[in-house]
Amino acid sequence: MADSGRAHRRGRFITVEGSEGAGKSTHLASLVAHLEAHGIEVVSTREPGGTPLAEAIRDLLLARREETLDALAELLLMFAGRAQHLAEVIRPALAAGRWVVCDRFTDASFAYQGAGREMGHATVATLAKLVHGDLNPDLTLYLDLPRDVGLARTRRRGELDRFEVENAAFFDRVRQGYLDLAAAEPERIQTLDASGDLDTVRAGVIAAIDAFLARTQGQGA
Ligand code: Z5A
Repeated sequence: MADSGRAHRRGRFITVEGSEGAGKSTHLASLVAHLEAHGIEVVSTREPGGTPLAEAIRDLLLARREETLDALAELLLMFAGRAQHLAEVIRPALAAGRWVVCDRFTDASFAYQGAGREMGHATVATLAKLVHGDLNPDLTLYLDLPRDVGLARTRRRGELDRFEVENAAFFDRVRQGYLDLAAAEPERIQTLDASGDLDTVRAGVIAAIDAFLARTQGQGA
């Protein structure tokens, strides 16, 4: 933040969501650069992961192994990493007035574990309330695209992780899970069509962030 008065205000918490190959990582970098060009100090991070311990949990979650990872164990590992990430990175940064831009957060647990693994919204909501009931993203950009387009993009990249080898029905449930979240919270979750070329999607991301900046500046941020 540019001056000491602003540094004491809580920063904004922005998350980027989407299914495989939606371009989250690609566009997150442009988003961070755009905010920094506006003089905003940004912490860029990701889930699962974001701290050394949470990155170790990420490795456990993504590795393909013979033993099947139980769906509840998967969900609890997501929230264990999240609790650590919140304590070590997200809360301190926001308290210091920095903005946090995070590649995935709890909406991914609703979409992948709640809908994809069919654990249900209520189970995920219980953990969300326990782990960060007082803190939710101010803005979420959901990059939406048809399942096969995203999978084709990730498959071009090479070796697939434990999620990327799931079946079509799983990815359809995940996408529907995201669409349901966006319908329930249209103010917070902005849905962007991610099926276009990189420049078109990037323009949509920047337009959404500019609209958010205009709103927050109106609130004195
Ligand atoms: N997960 C979960 O289950 N529950 C949770 O609570 C959380 C996560 C937090 C790892 O997440 C897994 O964790 C994830 C959900 C689960 N499942 N999987 N798989 P992740 O975010 O690290 O992993 P990911 O979704 O696999 O990320 P990704 O495949 O890297 O997708 P991306 O970041 O959205 O895409 P990208 O890396 O920017 O782009 C992928 C490729 O597509 C790359 O070669 C790009 O150049 C290309 N691309 C991107 N956009 C375009 C366009 N518009 N045109 C052409 N090519 C493009």
